[in-house]
Amino acid sequence: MTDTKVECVKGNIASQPDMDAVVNAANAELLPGSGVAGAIHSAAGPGLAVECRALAPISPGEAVISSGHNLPNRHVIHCLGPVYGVDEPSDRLLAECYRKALLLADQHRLVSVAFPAISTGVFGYPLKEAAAVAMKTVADTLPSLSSVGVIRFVLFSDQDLSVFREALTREPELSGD
Ligand code: AR6
Repeated sequence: MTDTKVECVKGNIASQPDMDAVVNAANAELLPGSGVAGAIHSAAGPGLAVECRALAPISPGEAVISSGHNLPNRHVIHCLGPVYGVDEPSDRLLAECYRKALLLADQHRLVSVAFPAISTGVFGYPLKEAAAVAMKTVADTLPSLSSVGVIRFVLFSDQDLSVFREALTREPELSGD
C-alpha cells in the first residue's frame, strides 16, 4: 500500500486502543514475562496465556497471532526476536519478525498495527541498529501489503523515540512526521 502511514510515538504498547493489533516482544513459550510481554499479558488477562499454549513454542524470527482478550485490540501478534549475539544472523531474524508480523496482520485484513522495539530490552539488541532494521523491513514489506494502512512504533523513552524517528527519516519511501 503506497499511502501507508508510519509513525513513532512514546508510550505503552498495552495502551494503544486505536490499533487493530499490538505486537508482543515474546519469549519462545509465549508466557508472560517482563517488559513488553509482561505489560501485554497483564492487560490482556489470563486468557491470553491459555490461548498461547496451543501456539507455542515459536522460533526466533517467527510470528503468531492470537486474539486480544481484555486488551482494547482485536489481536496480539507475538514475535520472538533474536537474542543479540546469540541467535544469528540477528539482523535477518529481527527483520523476519517485522516482515512476518506485517504479513500476518495483512492476511487478517487488519488496518493498524503497533510495534514495540523488539529485542532491544532483555534480548540486548542495540537500539540504533534495531531501528534501522525495523524501518528498512517496513519499507521492503509495504509493497506486499493491501490492508495495513497504519504502522506505529511505540517507544518507552524520549531517547528511544528520537532514535526511531531518525531511522524513519532515513527510509525515503516511508512518510515521516
Ligand atoms: N511498552 C512499550 N515498550 C516497552 C514496554 C511497554 N510497556 N516495556 C518495555 N518496553 P523487552 P525483548 C521496551 O525486554 O528485548 C521478556 O521477558 C523496552 O524498553 O520487552 O524482545 C520476554 O518474556 C525495550 O526497548 O523485549 C522475553 O523473554 C523494548 O520495549 C524477552 O523479555 C523491548 O524490551 C524479550 O526481550
